[in-house]
Amino acid sequence: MSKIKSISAEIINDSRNIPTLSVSVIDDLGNIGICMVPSGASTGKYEAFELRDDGTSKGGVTKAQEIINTKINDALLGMDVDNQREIDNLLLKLDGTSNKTNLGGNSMIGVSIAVAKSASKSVGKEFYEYLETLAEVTSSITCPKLYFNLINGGKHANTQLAFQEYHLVPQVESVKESLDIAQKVQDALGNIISEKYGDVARGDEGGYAVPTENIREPLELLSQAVKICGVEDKVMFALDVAASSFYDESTELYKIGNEEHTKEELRDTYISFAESFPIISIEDPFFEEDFEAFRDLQLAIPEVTIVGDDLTVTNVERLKRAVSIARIKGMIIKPNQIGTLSETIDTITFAQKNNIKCIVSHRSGETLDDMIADITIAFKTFGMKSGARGPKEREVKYQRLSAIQK
Ligand code: 2PG
Ligand code: MG
Repeated sequence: MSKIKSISAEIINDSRNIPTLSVSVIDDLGNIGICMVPSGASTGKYEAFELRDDGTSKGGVTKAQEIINTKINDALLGMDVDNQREIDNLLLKLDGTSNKTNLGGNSMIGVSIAVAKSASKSVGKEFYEYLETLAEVTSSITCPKLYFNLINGGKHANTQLAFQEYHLVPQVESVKESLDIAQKVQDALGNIISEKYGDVARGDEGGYAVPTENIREPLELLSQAVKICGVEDKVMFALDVAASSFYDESTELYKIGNEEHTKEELRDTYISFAESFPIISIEDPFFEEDFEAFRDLQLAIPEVTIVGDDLTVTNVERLKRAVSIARIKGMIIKPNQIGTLSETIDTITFAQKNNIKCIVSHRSGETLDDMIADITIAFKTFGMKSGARGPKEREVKYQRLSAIQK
């Protein structure tokens, strides 16, 4: 087996023009694996620590680059490139903290995924084929559901809309058809919105930044677009509320526009949305510490999948609590929330054994890396979300998925 010859990082800009890492791992046969690391804006409190020079979310990553080029490179040199578990364990040991504060989760995930990509090349496999060899896959999903984020709010847009994401989720068994439907509905939606509001900006994930504070209106606009396209029987909707971003811990209220709401009122809002619209799932409907509120909503609308993201942060320990207390039926998988590939795989495996639907997700600050498509296919996950159609950082993931769907 080929051995690691060098590990190095370059600094690139992500889709928000914020610096991030591009990590290269080269083995002794010359195979190169590259991972470009994404970054979130609405990050969960329990995510792996992202190492930035000045400690702010927009800061440089030269310290992280230096750690990769020296400390990590020196420690991993000469290791078998296909020994993913051992390499990830060594990274965890080298870091020595519970949330990756020393090396930084951004450095670690960059190295961990780049190692796996170079290993896939050294054995002559596509990345998803190599990933399949790293875990026992129990799911039987043949075509992932694609989550197209057509209306952006919350921390991803410069508007007063509190909810972060309004998704169109085609219910078809082909990635290509799903992409076509999304493009059609997105175009129709664009026309409806510009008739009402004139030109509107796009949010971080390519969806329309509709200048409204009315959280129901985006669902109505989506319904109109779907009707115009005549695809009512082929699509559903989904929300990523990212509720922690408008929750006030001191008053225990949620601020939506100029109003403040209790969690009971918010729950009733979701129940009424589920009665009026074809909603498949609701992500992070409540504050990330309120496992009981997630549970009460899941019990109230069992037909809708309640999804954890900030709640679960791709962390198997948080997931165990989400299974036993919150009793949610779905979760988001983001490798950079946890910091190594092996831990990501452990979380997916645990989730799938417990009938939790996994949706592999991009971040709002993205790169041209398309690894999430390979992870989606390899582990036959329930879904993948990668924003709206169009922006190249979002589109590469959909195109990769389309190319490798079996
Ligand atoms: C989310 C993500 C991606 P961010 O909340 O699910 O859509 O956003 O990367 O900003 O955390
Ligand atoms: Mg989310």
